[in-house]
Amino acid sequence: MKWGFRWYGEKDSIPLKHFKQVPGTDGVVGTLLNKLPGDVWEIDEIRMFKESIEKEGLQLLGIESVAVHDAIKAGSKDRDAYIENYIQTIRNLAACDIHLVCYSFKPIFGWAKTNLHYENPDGSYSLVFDQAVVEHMKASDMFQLVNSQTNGFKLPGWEEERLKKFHELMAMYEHVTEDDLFDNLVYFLKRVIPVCEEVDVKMAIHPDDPPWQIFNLPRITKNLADYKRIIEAVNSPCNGVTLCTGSLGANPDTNLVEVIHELKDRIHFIHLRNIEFLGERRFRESAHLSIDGSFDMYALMKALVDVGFDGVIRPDHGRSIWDEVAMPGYGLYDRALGFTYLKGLHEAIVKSQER
Ligand SMILES: [Mn+2]
Repeated sequence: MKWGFRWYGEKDSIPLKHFKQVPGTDGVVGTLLNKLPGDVWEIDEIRMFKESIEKEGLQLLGIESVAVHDAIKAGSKDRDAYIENYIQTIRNLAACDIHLVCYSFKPIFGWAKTNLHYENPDGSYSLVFDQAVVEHMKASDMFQLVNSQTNGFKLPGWEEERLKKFHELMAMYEHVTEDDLFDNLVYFLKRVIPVCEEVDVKMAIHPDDPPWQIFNLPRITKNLADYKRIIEAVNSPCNGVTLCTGSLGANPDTNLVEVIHELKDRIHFIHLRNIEFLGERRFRESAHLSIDGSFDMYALMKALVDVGFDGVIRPDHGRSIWDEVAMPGYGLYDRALGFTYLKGLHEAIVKSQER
């Protein structure tokens, strides 16, 4: 198991050495921020990014994410050229000794929260999702809502360039059903996965956040059944998943311990996040500790140890605490507290099993 943090590159407010100062950190996951979906990532660019991390004594544990072009997701006529580019990027990553690629197959909204600065009773701030807010809103207004709360940071997936293309994108997905989207994913995986097998790259699809339909857009990574369907459609160890507990677990019907046991060695990447249910389809992202949220984080970590999880693990969104100014969800302080807590759970579970 490799432990890390998500890092947003040179523009991140957090320097790599601060991650390095959190004991037990092996490295970071990151992405080439200058790349648009569909671009080929050149070997030189990947190598430069990787070396910028290694010179600080950390490893690049994987890529989060290599974005999938909308032509592939929507199944447009020109998708094959973009798939070829994706395959070339995978080959180039492998040539740089990078073997984990997180991606998602979600139309338009990669993630959605309705309040990025929800004030907790202790004066800390959390991200909150409330379905009631979304229901009375046009999809295009969601961009406005999110972009008005970013602390001046560019949020991945919510770039203004995307908003400009928004109506075009909505039209692109207008007639795409869930079955179409699933078929388009399988079409993509049938071409990509054989190359991944050849060069030893593990693909890890990220779940929907929130894990139910919003704005009538199709969603195919909502729950365990969706994940099983994807894994079975292209049955290869390279066709795996990112288990993002705060995304998948936002549906209280999903049993995350069961998900870990069912998917086992197909889980290549873990995002550990805790949330507190505030009502029907309404939740806040809490601190990582079990006592602050609705998940039993001990049970999750124990399940990961029990199935012999051997991939990359990182704390996911934290609260904003101690007046830190950072990208919502991605400050250092609360993620470092979460990291240390999770590391402690892991040590206790492993040692108790040795005795
Ligand atoms: Mn996640």
